[in-house]
Amino acid sequence: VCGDEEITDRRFPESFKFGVASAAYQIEGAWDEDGKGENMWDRFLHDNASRTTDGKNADIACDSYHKWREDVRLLTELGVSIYRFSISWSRILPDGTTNKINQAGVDYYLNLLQELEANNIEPLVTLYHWDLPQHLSELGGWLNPQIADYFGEYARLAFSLFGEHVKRWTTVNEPKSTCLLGYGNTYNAPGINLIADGVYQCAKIQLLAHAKAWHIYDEEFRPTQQGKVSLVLDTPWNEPASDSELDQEAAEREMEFGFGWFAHPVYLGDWPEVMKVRVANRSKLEGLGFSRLPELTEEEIDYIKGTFDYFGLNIYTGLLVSYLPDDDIGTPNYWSDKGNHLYSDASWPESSTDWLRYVPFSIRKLVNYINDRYNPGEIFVTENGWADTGEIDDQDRVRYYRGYLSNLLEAILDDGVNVVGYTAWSLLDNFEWASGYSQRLGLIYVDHDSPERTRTWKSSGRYYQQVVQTRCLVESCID
Ligand code: PNW
Repeated sequence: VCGDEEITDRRFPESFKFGVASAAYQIEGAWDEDGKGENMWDRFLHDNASRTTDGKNADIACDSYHKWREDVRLLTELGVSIYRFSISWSRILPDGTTNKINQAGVDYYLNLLQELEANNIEPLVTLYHWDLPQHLSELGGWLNPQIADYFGEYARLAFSLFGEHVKRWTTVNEPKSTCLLGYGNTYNAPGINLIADGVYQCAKIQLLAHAKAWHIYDEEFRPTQQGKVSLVLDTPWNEPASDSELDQEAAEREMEFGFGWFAHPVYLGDWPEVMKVRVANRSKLEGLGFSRLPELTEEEIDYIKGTFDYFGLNIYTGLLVSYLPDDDIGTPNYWSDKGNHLYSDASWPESSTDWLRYVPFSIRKLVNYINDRYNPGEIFVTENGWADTGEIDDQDRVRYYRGYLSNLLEAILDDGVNVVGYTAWSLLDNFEWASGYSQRLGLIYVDHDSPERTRTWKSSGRYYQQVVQTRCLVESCID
């Protein structure tokens, strides 16, 4: 596999932070305990169990609401210096509004933060990892502009309650996934199928929500708390399928539609030009008097632009992109708006899930691309990981981490990209959204059939432990 050359014994800089990542809905369980309110994922799966491939939900998940001490012990044993987790909005605000604060939920996160602090593990806290309070979902969720205001109130509360302990925040995790999977098809909650227009509205509202939280932090908390706030974006690396100008352009357009969609407004200002032009043209051909891509006013552009303190990146894989001839209008939707053909090279090793293959050079190319294009100052890799069906001796995952981290190391040492940290996805085998527990991404195995949700170390967990300890990817570094 290209990019999988000899792995050397060079080391990550001392200042580089190694960690692992998780998300509230995927690990906590206790979906209605101690005053937690219902969120849109609770409702989505209670309404219809067949929405996950194994018919299971996250009512219990990894039971981390009760087992957080054990989780922190695992972090300590791994030796990591940073832990990325998310706050469940409806655990601290049961209906999503500041109308009522659930003290038991607040205490849960305060206990976790204290336990981390006692073990010298820095928190990286995500405010929103896909679990919108059900009440706000019923108000229209990410299609209602006022949700950005509610998010601002929630963010202010979280900064004031927890900010003393938190120096790195993420506002929204992967807004693209939320908009495409939850509002553009029915895989994810809330399962609203508006791929032509809802997805673009959702994107604008999440960007405004992110910007609101960033401004609140900047004005009210930064002077005393001195932390960093950004959002987390994801994309595969999009590699042109050939040298042809059309394929090169297609790959660039893919980056703009799939990544620039969110990165451009935050890091440079406004939507990418190619999105504005294409969606406007196509809307016109459809007979609409305006573009399906909602305009950002001058005021909104200014409000969103510059709302970052680092670049949070989730990167799992790569794709090949080739040019697809325009078919006039075709079906009006996000996919035909960008008009590309996406596929994988047959030689790239497959994981157990269809969207994820082993493409190690993708991380090096992507962090270089981000550095050149958006100049964010620093990049933090907030997710990176491999799916299988739960092997304990998971050598494919070991290969994945070795290969990706080796390429990341080259980006840092050879290309001079300022990547400051990395949180592997994931600490535990957790609830993998529409795949239930059928897809496993953990460094630690979880027996989801046992009432104790027993945790067992995998080979990849031991490998990562060694990497964290030696800052090096090969065994010869162990002294
Ligand atoms: C992430 N892609 O989503 C989510 O943030 C996690 O909650 C999730 O468990 C993890 O991936 C594993 O699926 C992504 O196609 C899903 O490039 C798909 C892609 C990227 C991120």
